[in-house]
Amino acid sequence: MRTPVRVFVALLTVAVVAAPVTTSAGSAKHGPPAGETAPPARAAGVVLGSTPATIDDPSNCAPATAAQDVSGPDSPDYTAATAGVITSWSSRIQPIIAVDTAMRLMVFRPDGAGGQTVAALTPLRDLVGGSLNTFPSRIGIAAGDFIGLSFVGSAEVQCRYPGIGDSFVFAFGPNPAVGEPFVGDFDDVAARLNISAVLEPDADRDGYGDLTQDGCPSQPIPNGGACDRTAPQTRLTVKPPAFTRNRQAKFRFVSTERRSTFRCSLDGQAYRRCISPVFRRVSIGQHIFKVAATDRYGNRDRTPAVARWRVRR
Ligand SMILES: [Ca+2]
Ligand SMILES: [Ca+2]
Repeated sequence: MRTPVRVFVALLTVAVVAAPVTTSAGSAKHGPPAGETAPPARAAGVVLGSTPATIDDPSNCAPATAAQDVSGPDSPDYTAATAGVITSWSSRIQPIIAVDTAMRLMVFRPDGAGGQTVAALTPLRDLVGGSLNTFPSRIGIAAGDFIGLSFVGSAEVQCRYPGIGDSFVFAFGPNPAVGEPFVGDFDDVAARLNISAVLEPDADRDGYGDLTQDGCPSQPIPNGGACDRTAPQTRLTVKPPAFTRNRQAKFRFVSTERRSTFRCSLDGQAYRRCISPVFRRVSIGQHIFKVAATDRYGNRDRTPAVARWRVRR
């Protein structure tokens, strides 16, 4: 049986030094086609929080999954400076408490009144003792949100560290859900949470981290897929007959891709934005109408649909 969930929250007011920035360069899964210029270098991911190199005296904090001692002024930052996606999170735990212990990353959002609500959380993950546990994730985080953790375990939670540095608060009580205010029996102690997370940018706001998860960081492709570089095809469904006495011309046209836009050209004039149907009054003689679709990602149909007709007296 697992005991009630404990929730740990890094305090907002304790950041002393900016979060360390990793230099791990993410690489695009899908580069540009041959002949195209490579996109500009992407920003590196940022590590929020920290995990200790080793776990020290477990009697200070049992289970020692929750906190690590403060050993200097270089406090990690648990708060996200920019919005993005958390693509993994980690915690290192004691070898001796591997049994019946599970943890989750939680994201808290300040409510502007000194409290916070739960913005996101991961599923509970079973922890392997004596090693750094790292779990992939894909959860959005807003600028100003901060990370914390909750866990279930059979041991009591008693964390008391002297010194200065990041504080955290802990609470006993019901496991909060997304959107709920976080309230609990706060207790401020000088220690760091034993949790870290990798924050990647999400420039196209598709919910996929741009460095390692997003097949196309420049387009909000569903499911993080590869870039859409395929042009739509355009088809005229209504056009004048080849020979007519009607000087009023009507056109209807469609694209192979939804949410396309169209550009039209009559008798060699410049292309202009147009919407189906199009009506044009023309003079006696030969005419040509062209229409080309552009998909939502800017791919243009290079082979416009063409109508040619002659208006007789
Ligand atoms: Ca993205
Ligand atoms: Ca994308």
